[in-house]
This record gives sequence, C-alpha cells and structure tokens, in this order.
Amino acid sequence: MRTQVGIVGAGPSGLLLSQLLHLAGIESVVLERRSRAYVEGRIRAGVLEQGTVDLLDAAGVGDRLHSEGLVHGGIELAFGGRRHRIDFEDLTGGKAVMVYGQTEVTKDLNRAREAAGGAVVFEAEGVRLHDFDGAQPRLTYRADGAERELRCDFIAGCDGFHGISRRSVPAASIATFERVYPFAWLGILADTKPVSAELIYARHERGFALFSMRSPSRSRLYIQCSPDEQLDDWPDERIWDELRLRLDAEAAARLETGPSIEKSVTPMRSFVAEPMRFGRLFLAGDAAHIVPPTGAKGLNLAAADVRYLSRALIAHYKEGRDDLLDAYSETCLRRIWKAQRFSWWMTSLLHRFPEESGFGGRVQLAELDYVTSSRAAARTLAENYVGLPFE
Ligand code: RFL
Ligand code: PHB
Repeated sequence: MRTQVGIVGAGPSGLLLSQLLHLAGIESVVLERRSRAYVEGRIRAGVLEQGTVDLLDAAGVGDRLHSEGLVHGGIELAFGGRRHRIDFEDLTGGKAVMVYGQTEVTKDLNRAREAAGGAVVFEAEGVRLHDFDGAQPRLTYRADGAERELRCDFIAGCDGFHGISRRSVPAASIATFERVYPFAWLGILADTKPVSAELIYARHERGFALFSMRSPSRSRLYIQCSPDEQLDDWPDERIWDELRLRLDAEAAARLETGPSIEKSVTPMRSFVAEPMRFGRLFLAGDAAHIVPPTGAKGLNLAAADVRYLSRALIAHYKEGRDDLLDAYSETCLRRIWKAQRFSWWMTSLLHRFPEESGFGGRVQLAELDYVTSSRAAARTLAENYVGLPFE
C-alpha cells in the first residue's frame, strides 16, 4: 500500500492531522495499535483552549463541541480555607476556555474520518518505522493476521509517550529533558452534579485536589496521591471523603457522591524530546512531550503541533515550499517550552512536596496570595491558561 503521509497513532494528534490533511486533498493512513472502542473509551483531558476549538472547527468537527461544550470564563483557586476567582475574560480581553472531554473530541474525529472514507487501521500490531532518513520511508505492521507494508512520503509519529516513533530515532540524534514529580493524581469520574460552575484548583496541607466536570451532570475530580498508590485501596467512599477534606468548605458541603464510572492513577512528569523532526519523520503531541496535567496543556499542545505540521505539509504539497517543514521543530518547541514552564509552575504552586520543609509551603501560600491580589500576577496565569497566541 502507498500513501502520502503515514500516521502512527489514532489519538487526538493523529486523527486531527489526518482530517486536516484530507480537507486539503492530501492522503494519509493512520495505524493504531488499539481498538477503536479502547481509544474512544480512554478518559483524559477536559479543557480546550480557544486555539484548539478553532482548529477543531477548521477540521469540520466543531458542531457537537459548540452545542455540548461548556464555556468557562475563569477558574477558582482554593487555599487557606477560601476560594478566589481568576477571571479570564476580564484579565485577557474576553478570552475563555471550553470544557469538553477528550473522549468526545476523539469520537467526533473518528466519525469524521469514517464519513470521509479515511483509512484508520485499528489493532495494527508491531508497527515499525523504516528509512525515514531517506526519500522513501516505510511503515510495516501486522493486521488481520498478515504482514503489511505502507510506503509514504512522510511519517507523522503521533503515538503518544509510550509509542514506537520516538524510540525509533538513534539515541545520538535526540536529546531529552525530564522531571518526574514525587506524586500522582487519582481521578474519579461520576454522574454527579458539579459542586461549582467553574473548575476549582485546591492547595491543601493533605495535598492538591481538583474539581472539574464533563457536563452539567457529570463530574471529574482528582486528588494528589503517591505514585505507587493502589486503586484497590481507594473505594469510592474513601475518595469522596478525601475530597471533602481538601476542597473548600462550600464545595465540600455541596459535594454529591455517587458510584464511579472510571478511576485511574496518573503519574506526573515533564518531558521534552528535541528536535521533533528526523529526516522525513515528524513527532507530534505526547510522542514528543509530556506535561503534568495541572495546567491543562497536554491536549492543547498536541493540537498546536498538528496545526503547525498540517500547515507545513500542505505548503509542501500545494506550494512546493519546505520552509515550514524545516521550521517545524523550532516553531513547536518555542510554544512547548512556555507550556512546560507554566505546567511546572502550576504544579509547584499547588501540590504538597513530600520532601519539603515548612518553608516551601509558606512560599506557595505567599505566591497564591500574590496571584489572587495582584492584577499583573493574575494576568500572567490567565494569559497562559487560556493559551498563548500563535506565531
Ligand atoms: P495519545 O492520546 O496518547 O494517543 C497516542 C495513540 O497512539 C497509539 N499508539 C500506537 N499506535 C500504533 N503503534 C504503536 N506502537 C503505538 N503506541 C501507541 C495509542 O494507542 C494512542 O491511541 O497522544 P496524542 O494524540 O498526542 O494526544 C495527547 C493527549 O492525549 C494528552 O496530551 C492529554 O490527554 C493530556 N491531558 C490533558 N491535556 C489537556 O490539554 N487538558 C487537560 O485538561 C488534560 N488533562 C491529560 C489530562 C492527561 C491525563 N492523563 C491520563 C495522562 C488529565 C489526565 C488525567
Ligand atoms: C479534567 O477535566 O480532566 C482536567 C481539567 C483541568 C486540568 C486537568 C484535567 O488541569
């Protein structure tokens, strides 16, 4: 089989890239290791920047997003027993974010690819990348019990942090930068009414807690836990009890409990691989970088990479220009490092660091006090949270 762009991974990055290329008349084939049901069932991100919403609109998958998504004009920071609102609309000249689950984004994209007759091979086993340092890269894999080969002009490695694409690059050609945090997030999804109209990021002596939502009747909450926490030790009731202790009194009083639909433990890591281009292989999304989820940046960064990569590939095929492909890595990395800085900062501001003495905790409280009392500091948070402008 032959195509123009071979895409590894049918997460948001791979599907969105394939859809944007299709709209520009460029062919692609997506190879995904898992089944469609598995990919659509993964519970992950919930917050979309305006730039991500605009890109999904451009991809023709914005309808359900606009009818079901919730526009949020701010977030709340809870500490010292009180809640303080960061008003994005006021601080950024009218910007907001959209609360809409990544699972829904993935479903919308899968449907659009299907309607357009797009080739997405689910349950593609043993994907291998070949010859991307030359002019004719290839992907090999097994599907329906047979060995297959996909020849292409370019490979897009959209296969997430544990994927094969980044690992296919010779170690001497890639540099990685990493920070692993001494804690994780335990998440619970339940059909309970949100305790507040906006997200609450809570700093507490017992550890961080986050109240988020997916719809007016579905809540998503997280508590900081240890990286080796066993889910079996956390029956639903224990999670609700812990949330009640960590959220502010008003939210705790309104907390509705109910059976969990999903529970998971997510380790926290900051990671960047440089560069993001190796000959005819381009990495995008979590394949190239991971942020701790505190800043809600992971999915948005993945969308930003895809925006730059789709434009660069379209310029190559339609205008015969390669300057955008040549600039891809550098352009993406400038945005990525700013999002890394913001995600690290939000994480440092709000979590309990087990090895910290009392000093670190006092500095956090001073910084939270500053962020919620200085317009300059609040603007910095708001500007980053809603998403920095594109180059
Ligand atoms: P994905 O979603 O990991 O998709 C990669 C796909 O590649 C497949 N794959 C392979 N396919 C073929 N061959 C192989 N060898 C393969 N290896 C892997 C995988 O099965 C998968 O389908 O990467 P992508 O597309 O780059 O998307 C990135 C986002 O998923 C991620 O950044 C976000 O979920 C991060 N994130 C958040 N981001 C936000 O912007 N806002 C948020 O509010 C937010 N909250 C979160 C998050 C991530 C979380 N977890 C679970 C890590 C909250 C959590 C708890
Ligand atoms: C979520 O709703 O899953 C969510 C929201 C905000 C974050 C992280 C996760 O910072």
